[in-house]
Amino acid sequence: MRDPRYDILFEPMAIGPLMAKNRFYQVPHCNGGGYRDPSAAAAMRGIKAEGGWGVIFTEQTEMHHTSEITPFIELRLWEDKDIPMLRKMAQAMKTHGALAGIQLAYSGINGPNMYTKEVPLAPSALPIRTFTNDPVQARAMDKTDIRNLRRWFVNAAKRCKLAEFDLICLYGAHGFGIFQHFLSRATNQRSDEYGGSLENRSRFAREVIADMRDAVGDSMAITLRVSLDETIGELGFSNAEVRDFIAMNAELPDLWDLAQGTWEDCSGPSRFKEEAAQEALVRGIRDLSPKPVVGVGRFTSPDVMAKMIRQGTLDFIGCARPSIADPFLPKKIEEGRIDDIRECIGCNICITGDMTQAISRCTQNPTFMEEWRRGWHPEKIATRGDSENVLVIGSGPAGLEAARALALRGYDVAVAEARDSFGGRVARERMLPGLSAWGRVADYRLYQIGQRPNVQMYPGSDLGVQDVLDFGFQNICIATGSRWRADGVARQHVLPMPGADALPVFTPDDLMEGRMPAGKVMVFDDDHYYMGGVLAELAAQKGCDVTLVTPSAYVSDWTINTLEQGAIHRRLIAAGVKIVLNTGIARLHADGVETSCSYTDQRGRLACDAVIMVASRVANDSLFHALKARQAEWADAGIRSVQLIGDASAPGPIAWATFAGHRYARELDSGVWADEHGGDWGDSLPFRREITELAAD
Ligand code: FMN
Repeated sequence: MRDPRYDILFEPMAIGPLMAKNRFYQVPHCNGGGYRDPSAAAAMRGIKAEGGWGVIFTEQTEMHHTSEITPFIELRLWEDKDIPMLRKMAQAMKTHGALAGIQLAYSGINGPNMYTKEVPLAPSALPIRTFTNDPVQARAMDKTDIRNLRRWFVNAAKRCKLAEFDLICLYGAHGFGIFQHFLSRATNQRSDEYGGSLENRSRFAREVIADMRDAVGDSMAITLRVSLDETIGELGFSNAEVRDFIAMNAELPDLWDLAQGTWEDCSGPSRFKEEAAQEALVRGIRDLSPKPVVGVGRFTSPDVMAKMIRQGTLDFIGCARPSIADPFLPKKIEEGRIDDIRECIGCNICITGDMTQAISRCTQNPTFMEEWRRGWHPEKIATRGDSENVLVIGSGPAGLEAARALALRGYDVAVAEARDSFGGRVARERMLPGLSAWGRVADYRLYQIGQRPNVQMYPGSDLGVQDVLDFGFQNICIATGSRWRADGVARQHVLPMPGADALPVFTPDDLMEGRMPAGKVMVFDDDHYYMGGVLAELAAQKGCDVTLVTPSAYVSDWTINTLEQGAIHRRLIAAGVKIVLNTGIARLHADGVETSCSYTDQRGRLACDAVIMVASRVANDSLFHALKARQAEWADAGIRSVQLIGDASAPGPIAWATFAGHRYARELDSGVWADEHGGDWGDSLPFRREITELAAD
């Protein structure tokens, strides 16, 4: 039963000529699959429709071949041949009464055109701005180019209609879309009627929307996504200016889609941004125009959502990441199942799918982008196969997810945890600076497990081989996690670092267990994800004099992919951490470390009292191997399968662990594993793949 406090979230609302069934608005988000995996993307959006979203958008769609953002894989609408694939997507979105939206992107100064080899067009001639600083410049559009671009928008709009979409979002936020490039004085330095005053800078948006309205406005809604604050200094499109722009063009789009200036800010991770972080930027804008407003802010709490609507800040609750973590979020609120919401943890691993041109993952929702590939549904799972019970050893993210999903399948599950509390690495990492929201990985699963009578939890159970053989479980899932190495083995050193016992070395595990160094401390980061930066911050908080040394050119290098690298660097500077880049450690000495330049043979010395070694991890797989050594006894003990999963198999990010746990649960007794006794792969591909027909014309 729905709580009446949330009724307001289920009131229908008009957007132009259309009616949205409720206020849940899935804003555009890419997924790393795009045009390469359109069936996977379509199925993912279809699941959101089933989950109750009132409006569902595609990711950004490159609407003309003169502006594309290769290597990033989004959607493409370059010619009529693209329509059938997009229609399939729109139709999936429209099941269950949702409105289907497509976001049209002309990337201007953000489109290097590496694939089409076309000269990029932008309001002014400036270098292309991409994550990789491509050595390409854009040509300033002349009047003919602007006329052409207006026509291309109309062509695209007509194709969107043929593809059966209901709404078109014009992309002018995050510094990415051409509308922002015209609006911002930083990227629009024109002296004609398209540049200069705000009115002139608005002209392009006004013309395009008028053209598109003529073409499709009778049946389609046109929304405009604008930046709330470009945050690039004086010339940027500021929050004050966006308000002036909206007041000046109050009737322009059918809906204002408001998103913070840079993508890094807008999709800021929980380490740096709270829920509803954009509230101050968005408050009051709704009063400037009669058109509805959607805003974002990693909304996972129905109370916060209802407040946003009730207090008149927003008309629609925009969600990208929360809709990925739980595509059934609206439905769960509607059914009064608030505790079942799988809250986004704000780790931004979903964004890495786009940034690495892979296919996206979600730490909380391992079925994301596997709906079509593997047929995984976020809320449904097949009933159990012909065995009956499973012993899951380890209660980290892999073990807990395996136990949760196995229990749903109907297995009798026992979870044995060596420690006194559950959660494994998540229980420890959630205590680190900025990572408390990550604890939701354990909280969600422990709550779900607690609702099921067929799971027994055993804390303080450090099992040995004989215990496992004696217990008589049919399936053994070993999810015993990993531990950080103290010997420095990672990328720079593939063998233990010389002198590793010359001075005190602390691992991340030491710090997470409360063993802190003191004095002058060196953090050596050869892991390159979040841990090095987080521990430098922690050590600084604890009063250490911290220097972070890394062989990479960036602090926490891989977090470029989670859009937090800049914020991490800024935070370390603020914390007084000294940063030494492009530098490795050749050897430890009693009074400090001998450094090595990443590019030359040059050596140096840095004095310190202790090293925090953020290198790599070792899988805790000894129980698995001990069991394997006694495989001959399995049958007599009633054991049918033994599997090693998650960090205990090969350490990785938390999302890899929840995926492994989920996969184990899905595939148990399914015959997918050729040899259930140890995880031998079968010969066939374990998922579907989009095959482009070579001869298709
Ligand atoms: N915004 C766009 O306008 N177009 C995109 O294609 C797009 N891709 C995104 C991909 C991912 C994986 C994520 C997480 C966000 C993306 N965004 C994109 C930004 C979101 O629309 C949204 O503004 C932002 O994530 C804040 O909303 P949230 O806190 O609900 O995630």
